[in-house]
Amino acid sequence: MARAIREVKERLKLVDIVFELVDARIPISSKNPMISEVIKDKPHLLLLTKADLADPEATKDWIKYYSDRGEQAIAIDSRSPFIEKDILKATKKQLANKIASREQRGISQTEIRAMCIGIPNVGKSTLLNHLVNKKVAITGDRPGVTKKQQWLKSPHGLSLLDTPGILWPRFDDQSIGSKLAFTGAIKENLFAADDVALFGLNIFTKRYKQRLLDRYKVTEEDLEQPLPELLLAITAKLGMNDDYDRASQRIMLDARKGKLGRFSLDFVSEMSENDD
Ligand SMILES: Nc1nc2c(ncn2[C@@H]2O[C@H](COP(=O)(O)OP(=O)(O)O)[C@@H](O)[C@H]2O)c(=O)[nH]1
Ligand SMILES: [Mg+2]
Repeated sequence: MARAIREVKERLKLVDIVFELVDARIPISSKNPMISEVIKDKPHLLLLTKADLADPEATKDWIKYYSDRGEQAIAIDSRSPFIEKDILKATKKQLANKIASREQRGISQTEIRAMCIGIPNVGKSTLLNHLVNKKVAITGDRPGVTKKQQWLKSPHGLSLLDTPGILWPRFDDQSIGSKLAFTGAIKENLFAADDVALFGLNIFTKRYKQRLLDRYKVTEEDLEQPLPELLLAITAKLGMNDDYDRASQRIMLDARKGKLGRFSLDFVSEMSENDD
Protein backbone atom coordinates (compact mmCIF):
# COMPACT_ATOMS: atom_id res chain seq x y z
CA MET A 1 0.00 0.00 0.00
CA ALA A 2 2.78 2.46 0.90
CA ARG A 3 4.40 1.96 -2.51
CA ALA A 4 1.11 2.37 -4.36
CA ILE A 5 0.51 5.64 -2.55
CA ARG A 6 4.01 6.92 -3.31
CA GLU A 7 3.54 6.14 -6.99
CA VAL A 8 0.15 7.84 -7.08
CA LYS A 9 1.63 10.93 -5.40
CA GLU A 10 4.35 11.10 -8.03
CA ARG A 11 1.86 10.93 -10.87
CA LEU A 12 -0.43 13.46 -9.18
CA LYS A 13 2.17 16.13 -9.90
CA LEU A 14 1.61 15.59 -13.62
CA VAL A 15 -2.12 16.25 -13.69
CA ASP A 16 -4.60 19.12 -13.26
CA ILE A 17 -7.41 17.03 -11.87
CA VAL A 18 -8.08 13.60 -10.41
CA PHE A 19 -11.06 11.48 -11.36
CA GLU A 20 -11.83 9.32 -8.37
CA LEU A 21 -13.92 6.34 -9.39
CA VAL A 22 -16.19 4.58 -6.94
CA ASP A 23 -18.85 1.96 -7.63
CA ALA A 24 -22.27 3.67 -7.61
CA ARG A 25 -23.77 0.62 -5.85
CA ILE A 26 -21.33 0.97 -2.95
CA PRO A 27 -19.91 4.51 -3.03
CA ILE A 28 -18.68 4.28 0.55
CA SER A 29 -17.47 0.69 0.62
CA SER A 30 -15.56 1.09 -2.65
CA LYS A 31 -13.91 4.34 -1.53
CA ASN A 32 -10.47 3.96 -0.07
CA PRO A 33 -10.26 6.60 2.67
CA MET A 34 -6.55 7.04 1.92
CA ILE A 35 -7.47 8.55 -1.44
CA SER A 36 -8.71 11.83 0.06
CA GLU A 37 -5.52 12.02 2.08
CA VAL A 38 -3.38 11.41 -0.98
CA ILE A 39 -5.28 13.81 -3.22
CA LYS A 40 -5.38 16.61 -0.61
CA ASP A 41 -6.21 19.94 -2.34
CA LYS A 42 -5.93 18.64 -5.88
CA PRO A 43 -9.06 19.43 -7.92
CA HIS A 44 -11.06 16.28 -7.88
CA LEU A 45 -14.18 14.84 -9.42
CA LEU A 46 -16.02 11.86 -7.97
CA LEU A 47 -17.33 9.49 -10.63
CA LEU A 48 -19.95 6.99 -9.56
CA THR A 49 -19.34 4.20 -12.07
CA LYS A 50 -21.62 1.31 -12.99
CA ALA A 51 -24.54 3.65 -12.36
CA ASP A 52 -26.44 1.57 -14.92
CA LEU A 53 -26.41 -1.27 -12.37
CA ALA A 54 -27.17 0.86 -9.29
CA ASP A 55 -30.48 1.80 -7.72
CA PRO A 56 -31.24 5.20 -9.32
CA GLU A 57 -32.87 6.57 -6.15
CA ALA A 58 -29.87 5.65 -4.04
CA THR A 59 -27.54 7.21 -6.62
CA LYS A 60 -29.53 10.43 -6.59
CA ASP A 61 -29.22 10.53 -2.80
CA TRP A 62 -25.45 10.03 -3.01
CA ILE A 63 -24.98 12.83 -5.53
CA LYS A 64 -26.89 15.17 -3.24
CA TYR A 65 -24.96 13.90 -0.22
CA TYR A 66 -21.65 14.79 -1.84
CA SER A 67 -22.88 18.03 -3.31
CA ASP A 68 -24.07 19.11 0.17
CA ARG A 69 -20.49 18.54 1.30
CA GLY A 70 -19.00 20.59 -1.52
CA GLU A 71 -17.87 17.59 -3.53
CA GLN A 72 -18.94 17.27 -7.13
CA ALA A 73 -20.11 13.78 -8.04
CA ILE A 74 -21.55 12.48 -11.28
CA ALA A 75 -23.07 9.12 -12.09
CA ILE A 76 -21.76 7.38 -15.18
CA ASP A 77 -21.79 4.17 -17.15
CA SER A 78 -18.09 3.89 -17.98
CA ARG A 79 -18.93 1.93 -21.12
CA SER A 80 -21.02 4.73 -22.59
CA PRO A 81 -19.34 6.73 -25.34
CA PHE A 82 -21.45 9.77 -24.46
CA ILE A 83 -19.98 10.56 -21.08
CA GLU A 84 -17.19 12.85 -22.16
CA LYS A 85 -19.39 15.95 -22.34
CA ASP A 86 -20.59 15.50 -18.75
CA ILE A 87 -17.12 14.81 -17.44
CA LEU A 88 -15.62 17.72 -19.37
CA LYS A 89 -18.27 20.12 -18.12
CA ALA A 90 -17.76 19.07 -14.50
CA THR A 91 -13.98 19.18 -14.96
CA LYS A 92 -14.05 22.74 -16.31
CA LYS A 93 -16.18 23.77 -13.35
CA GLN A 94 -13.61 22.32 -10.96
CA LEU A 95 -10.76 23.98 -12.82
CA ALA A 96 -12.48 27.33 -13.46
CA ASN A 97 -9.86 29.28 -11.48
CA LYS A 98 -6.92 27.55 -13.07
CA ILE A 99 -8.31 27.99 -16.58
CA ALA A 100 -9.03 31.69 -15.95
CA SER A 101 -5.53 32.25 -14.60
CA ARG A 102 -4.00 30.49 -17.60
CA GLU A 103 -5.98 32.77 -19.89
CA GLN A 104 -4.96 35.85 -17.93
CA ARG A 105 -1.34 34.95 -18.27
CA GLY A 106 -1.81 34.44 -21.98
CA ILE A 107 -1.14 30.73 -21.80
CA SER A 108 -3.01 29.15 -24.62
CA GLN A 109 -2.84 25.64 -23.20
CA THR A 110 -6.34 24.21 -23.43
CA GLU A 111 -5.35 20.63 -22.72
CA ILE A 112 -6.57 19.36 -19.38
CA ARG A 113 -4.51 16.61 -17.82
CA ALA A 114 -6.23 14.07 -15.63
CA MET A 115 -5.71 10.72 -14.01
CA CYS A 116 -8.12 8.10 -12.78
CA ILE A 117 -7.83 6.61 -9.36
CA GLY A 118 -9.83 3.88 -7.69
CA ILE A 119 -9.96 0.33 -6.44
CA PRO A 120 -9.53 -2.60 -8.86
CA ASN A 121 -12.45 -3.42 -11.14
CA VAL A 122 -14.25 -0.11 -10.62
CA GLY A 123 -14.06 0.70 -14.35
CA LYS A 124 -10.89 2.78 -14.78
CA SER A 125 -9.70 1.13 -18.00
CA THR A 126 -13.20 1.04 -19.45
CA LEU A 127 -13.58 4.76 -18.85
CA LEU A 128 -10.22 5.52 -20.42
CA ASN A 129 -11.11 3.49 -23.50
CA HIS A 130 -14.31 5.37 -24.03
CA LEU A 131 -12.90 8.80 -23.37
CA VAL A 132 -10.14 8.32 -25.89
CA ASN A 133 -12.29 6.41 -28.28
CA LYS A 134 -9.96 3.54 -28.89
CA LYS A 135 -9.02 0.38 -27.15
CA VAL A 136 -5.66 1.22 -25.69
CA ALA A 137 -6.04 0.43 -22.05
CA ILE A 138 -6.59 -3.23 -21.33
CA THR A 139 -9.83 -4.12 -19.58
CA GLY A 140 -10.86 -7.31 -17.94
CA ASP A 141 -13.04 -8.88 -15.31
CA ARG A 142 -10.02 -9.61 -13.15
CA PRO A 143 -8.77 -6.94 -10.79
CA GLY A 144 -5.49 -5.30 -11.69
CA VAL A 145 -5.08 -5.98 -15.41
CA THR A 146 -3.76 -2.49 -16.22
CA LYS A 147 0.01 -2.46 -16.76
CA LYS A 148 1.10 0.11 -19.38
CA GLN A 149 1.72 3.81 -18.77
CA GLN A 150 1.06 6.47 -21.37
CA TRP A 151 -0.94 9.62 -22.07
CA LEU A 152 -4.21 9.07 -23.87
CA LYS A 153 -5.80 12.03 -25.61
CA SER A 154 -9.53 12.45 -25.91
CA PRO A 155 -10.97 14.31 -28.91
CA HIS A 156 -12.07 17.26 -26.73
CA GLY A 157 -8.91 18.24 -24.95
CA LEU A 158 -8.63 15.80 -22.09
CA SER A 159 -5.31 14.03 -21.72
CA LEU A 160 -5.47 11.04 -19.46
CA LEU A 161 -2.66 9.25 -17.81
CA ASP A 162 -3.01 5.54 -18.25
CA THR A 163 -1.66 3.54 -15.37
CA PRO A 164 -4.41 4.76 -13.16
CA GLY A 165 -3.88 4.96 -9.45
CA ILE A 166 -4.92 1.64 -8.02
CA LEU A 167 -5.56 1.50 -4.32
CA TRP A 168 -6.94 -1.52 -2.54
CA PRO A 169 -10.30 -1.23 -0.87
CA ARG A 170 -10.46 -1.18 2.88
CA PHE A 171 -11.55 -4.29 4.71
CA ASP A 172 -11.77 -2.86 8.19
CA ASP A 173 -15.33 -4.03 8.48
CA GLN A 174 -16.88 -7.38 7.61
CA SER A 175 -19.86 -5.77 5.88
CA ILE A 176 -17.58 -3.78 3.59
CA GLY A 177 -15.88 -7.02 2.54
CA SER A 178 -19.25 -8.61 1.86
CA LYS A 179 -20.41 -5.66 -0.23
CA LEU A 180 -17.20 -5.69 -2.26
CA ALA A 181 -17.51 -9.43 -2.81
CA PHE A 182 -21.22 -9.35 -3.67
CA THR A 183 -20.70 -6.68 -6.35
CA GLY A 184 -17.63 -8.48 -7.73
CA ALA A 185 -15.09 -5.82 -6.74
CA ILE A 186 -12.96 -8.47 -5.07
CA LYS A 187 -12.61 -12.16 -5.70
CA GLU A 188 -15.31 -13.92 -3.80
CA ASN A 189 -12.98 -16.75 -2.85
CA LEU A 190 -11.65 -14.46 -0.15
CA PHE A 191 -14.97 -15.09 1.51
CA ALA A 192 -17.32 -18.02 1.96
CA ALA A 193 -19.85 -17.78 -0.88
CA ASP A 194 -22.80 -18.49 1.37
CA ASP A 195 -21.81 -15.73 3.80
CA VAL A 196 -21.71 -13.23 0.97
CA ALA A 197 -24.95 -14.48 -0.58
CA LEU A 198 -26.69 -14.33 2.81
CA PHE A 199 -25.44 -10.79 3.27
CA GLY A 200 -26.89 -9.82 -0.11
CA LEU A 201 -30.15 -11.65 0.54
CA ASN A 202 -30.53 -9.73 3.78
CA ILE A 203 -30.45 -6.41 1.92
CA PHE A 204 -32.67 -7.68 -0.89
CA THR A 205 -35.35 -8.95 1.51
CA LYS A 206 -35.43 -5.48 3.06
CA ARG A 207 -35.24 -3.34 -0.05
CA TYR A 208 -35.85 -5.37 -3.18
CA LYS A 209 -38.13 -8.17 -2.03
CA GLN A 210 -40.10 -8.39 -5.26
CA ARG A 211 -36.96 -9.19 -7.25
CA LEU A 212 -36.45 -12.37 -5.22
CA LEU A 213 -40.07 -13.38 -5.66
CA ASP A 214 -39.84 -12.84 -9.41
CA ARG A 215 -36.46 -14.36 -10.10
CA TYR A 216 -36.47 -17.39 -7.79
CA LYS A 217 -40.20 -18.05 -7.51
CA VAL A 218 -39.94 -18.25 -3.75
CA THR A 219 -43.01 -17.38 -1.68
CA GLU A 220 -43.72 -14.48 0.65
CA GLU A 221 -43.55 -17.08 3.40
CA ASP A 222 -40.02 -18.07 2.39
CA LEU A 223 -39.03 -14.42 2.69
CA GLU A 224 -40.25 -14.38 6.28
CA GLN A 225 -37.97 -17.28 7.22
CA PRO A 226 -34.52 -16.83 8.74
CA LEU A 227 -32.04 -16.11 5.92
CA PRO A 228 -30.39 -19.57 5.85
CA GLU A 229 -33.87 -21.07 5.34
CA LEU A 230 -34.53 -18.63 2.52
CA LEU A 231 -31.23 -19.61 0.91
CA LEU A 232 -32.26 -23.27 1.14
CA ALA A 233 -35.62 -22.47 -0.45
CA ILE A 234 -33.88 -20.67 -3.32
CA THR A 235 -31.45 -23.58 -3.68
CA ALA A 236 -34.39 -25.97 -4.03
CA LYS A 237 -36.19 -23.71 -6.53
CA LEU A 238 -33.01 -23.57 -8.59
CA GLY A 239 -33.06 -27.38 -8.73
CA MET A 240 -29.73 -27.57 -6.93
CA ASN A 241 -30.94 -29.95 -4.23
CA ASP A 242 -29.05 -28.92 -1.12
CA ASP A 243 -25.99 -27.49 -2.83
CA TYR A 244 -26.46 -24.08 -1.27
CA ASP A 245 -22.87 -23.17 -2.09
CA ARG A 246 -23.64 -23.40 -5.80
CA ALA A 247 -26.89 -21.53 -5.27
CA SER A 248 -24.94 -18.81 -3.44
CA GLN A 249 -22.63 -18.45 -6.43
CA ARG A 250 -25.64 -18.22 -8.72
CA ILE A 251 -27.28 -15.49 -6.64
CA MET A 252 -24.10 -13.41 -6.71
CA LEU A 253 -23.71 -13.88 -10.45
CA ASP A 254 -27.34 -12.96 -11.04
CA ALA A 255 -26.90 -9.80 -9.00
CA ARG A 256 -23.70 -8.76 -10.79
CA LYS A 257 -25.19 -9.37 -14.21
CA GLY A 258 -28.17 -7.21 -13.36
CA LYS A 259 -30.59 -10.15 -13.36
CA LEU A 260 -31.88 -9.07 -9.96
CA GLY A 261 -32.46 -5.55 -11.25
CA ARG A 262 -30.62 -2.38 -10.35
CA PHE A 263 -29.58 -2.35 -6.72
CA SER A 264 -27.37 -0.56 -4.24
CA LEU A 265 -25.84 -1.79 -1.00
CA ASP A 266 -24.67 1.50 0.50
CA PHE A 267 -27.33 4.05 1.44
CA VAL A 268 -27.09 7.64 2.58
CA SER A 269 -29.73 6.93 5.23
CA GLU A 270 -27.31 4.51 6.89
CA MET A 271 -24.56 7.05 7.30
CA SER A 272 -24.15 8.10 10.90
CA GLU A 273 -23.67 11.75 11.86
CA ASN A 274 -19.98 11.43 12.60
CA ASP A 275 -19.08 9.69 9.31
CA ASP A 276 -18.42 13.02 7.59
N1 LIG B 1 -22.32 -2.29 -16.31
C1 LIG B 1 -21.14 -1.65 -16.23
N2 LIG B 1 -20.00 -2.37 -16.28
C2 LIG B 1 -18.84 -1.70 -16.20
C3 LIG B 1 -18.79 -0.29 -16.07
N3 LIG B 1 -17.50 0.08 -16.00
C4 LIG B 1 -16.77 -1.06 -16.08
N4 LIG B 1 -17.57 -2.14 -16.19
C5 LIG B 1 -17.13 -3.55 -16.26
O1 LIG B 1 -16.40 -3.83 -15.07
C6 LIG B 1 -15.27 -4.69 -15.33
C7 LIG B 1 -13.99 -4.06 -14.84
O2 LIG B 1 -13.70 -2.89 -15.60
P1 LIG B 1 -12.21 -2.33 -15.79
O3 LIG B 1 -12.32 -1.12 -16.63
O4 LIG B 1 -11.30 -3.41 -16.24
O5 LIG B 1 -11.84 -1.93 -14.28
P2 LIG B 1 -10.43 -1.39 -13.70
O6 LIG B 1 -9.83 -2.55 -12.96
O7 LIG B 1 -10.81 -0.29 -12.75
O8 LIG B 1 -9.60 -0.90 -14.83
C8 LIG B 1 -15.32 -4.94 -16.85
O9 LIG B 1 -15.95 -6.18 -17.07
C9 LIG B 1 -16.15 -3.79 -17.39
O10 LIG B 1 -16.85 -4.12 -18.57
C10 LIG B 1 -20.04 0.44 -16.03
O11 LIG B 1 -20.09 1.68 -15.88
N5 LIG B 1 -21.17 -0.30 -16.12
MG1 LIG C 1 -7.75 -1.58 -15.38
